[in-house]
Amino acid sequence: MTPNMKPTLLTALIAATATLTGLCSKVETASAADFNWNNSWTQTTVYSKSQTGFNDTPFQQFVQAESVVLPNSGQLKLDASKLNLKYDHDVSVYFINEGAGYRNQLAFDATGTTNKSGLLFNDISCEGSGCILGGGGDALKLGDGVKVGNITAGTQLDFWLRADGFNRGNSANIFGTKTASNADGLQHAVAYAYNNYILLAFEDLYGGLHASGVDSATGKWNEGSDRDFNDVVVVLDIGEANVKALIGASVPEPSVTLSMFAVGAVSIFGLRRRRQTRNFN
Ligand SMILES: [Ca+2]
Ligand SMILES: [Ca+2]
Repeated sequence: MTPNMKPTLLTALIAATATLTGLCSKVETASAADFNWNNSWTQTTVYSKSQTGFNDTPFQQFVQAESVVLPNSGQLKLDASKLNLKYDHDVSVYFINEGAGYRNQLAFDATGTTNKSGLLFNDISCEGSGCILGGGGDALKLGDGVKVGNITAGTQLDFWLRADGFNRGNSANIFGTKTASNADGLQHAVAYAYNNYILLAFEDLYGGLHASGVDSATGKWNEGSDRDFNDVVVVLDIGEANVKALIGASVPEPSVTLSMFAVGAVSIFGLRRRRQTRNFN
């Protein structure tokens, strides 16, 4: 890619994001602080790739290198807080990868014509080949999936990360897709559209890049965050029609999708060339 192509791609991406925002009128009022994590939730059946037929490989290229800050995280994304479904779909969520020492947990909630919430993954610790980081509970292999079930048109989906929730329980930080609702006031999720799926990636550490000590505004501890947004990476199957509706029917879909792909891929591959060697989450 030549340098003068980048503004064009960014412009296309920003236009797509604006279209997405315009399409989504529902106002979501839940916040990370008031999201009720139900400790009686248990892990539902985790299906292997051989059972679901899902192929995680095309998505691995979007997983940020470990401990490398994801630049422009607020810019290169769909708005993950506005995942409104326009069509019914039998929704699934697939584990792509994780680069975290924490044993994170992920939950969803659905509000609208379908109202329900639940645990997706109780222990997001990667096992087997392809994991960014090893160790932990060895609970998930790349491409493992869980079923959310049928979500009807007119429902907003949202997702919540409980950081190291497997170990910390109620004392863990919960981060959502809405930046203003997170205790540290920072973005903790990015989303991309690719191949008619949504890739959703989280940062699990509290506070700004490399911030340490107590956050005087909240009394919570800054955790020396690397802002790499690879601590939980999942793919959402909300259906091709819904993904296209989110991208925006007025924008030529292939070019927009390719633009997102191109920008994301350039950022990631560019960074991998100057990958750092620090090795923590
Ligand atoms: Ca991180
Ligand atoms: Ca990480």
